[in-house]
Amino acid sequence: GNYFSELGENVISAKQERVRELTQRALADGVDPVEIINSGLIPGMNVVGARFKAGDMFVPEVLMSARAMNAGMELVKPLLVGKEVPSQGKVVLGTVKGDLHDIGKNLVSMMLESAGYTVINLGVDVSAAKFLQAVKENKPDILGMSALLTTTMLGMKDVIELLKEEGLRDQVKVVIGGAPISQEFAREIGADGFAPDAGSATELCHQLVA
Ligand code: B1M
Repeated sequence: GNYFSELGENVISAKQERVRELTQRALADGVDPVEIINSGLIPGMNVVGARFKAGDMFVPEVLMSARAMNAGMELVKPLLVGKEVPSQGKVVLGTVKGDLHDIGKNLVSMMLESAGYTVINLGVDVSAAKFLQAVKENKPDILGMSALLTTTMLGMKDVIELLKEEGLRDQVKVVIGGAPISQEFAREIGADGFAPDAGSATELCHQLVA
């Protein structure tokens, strides 16, 4: 059946319970969990993004849509993470200082976990000092940073500079992403790589730790 468009529509209209039901039914019908995310939940959230941008939706509605999306993600996540994969490496992940957007970052986290990475998710509004501390404590293979605002993306540069000052830059690969981020920006601030979406973030990490 076409669960995908119905899932998307119910993310847009923020029908949390309906998203949960549909996700359950799709899973019971053997639909691939990754497809539920990529073809159902994300396209719905993309429409929400476009409407928010156009001024047709407002913050409380966007949050409710995000919550509806999460209701589906919660059901899918254990299935992704449940796959027994040997650990590929350790990733410290967070959204930069001043930035509260975490839907995309959490998606990246889920995909990395499902691909066998151990993820230390620092959450949102993470200061450079906090990233540094987490790198010192956890000695990750990769440091992942997410930013959704043009006003916060420069925070990524601060973290990289701080790693340099502390002599730790060579010990960790830095991967960045988020809607305003580009390959060009990654090069400019001295990150090791940029990924446009959660799937390519996983591929990039594979390349960098190989
Ligand atoms: Co905000 N917001 N928001 N928002 N919001 C944007 C980002 C915006 C583009 C909307 C717009 O106006 N057009 C705009 C930024 C403009 C700019 O900077 N140029 C904006 C604004 C202005 C704001 C506020 C300032 C609004 C206000 O209060 N006036 C405010 C700021 C709050 C703050 O952070 N301090 C704000 C608040 C919010 C909500 C709280 C309502 C909510 C966030 C809820 C939450 O995250 N828990 C929200 C949302 C939902 C959005 C939009 C609509 C959707 C973002 C999203 O979740 N997308 C967004 C519009 C848009 O992006 N089109 C918008 C879905 C998600 C799956 O995609 O996050 O891009 P994304 O992640 C992708 C990739 O980017 C990539 O993989 C993910 C999956 O494929 N990726 C990585 C992400 N991180 C990665 C890291 C990696 C690799 C890949 O490596 C480590």
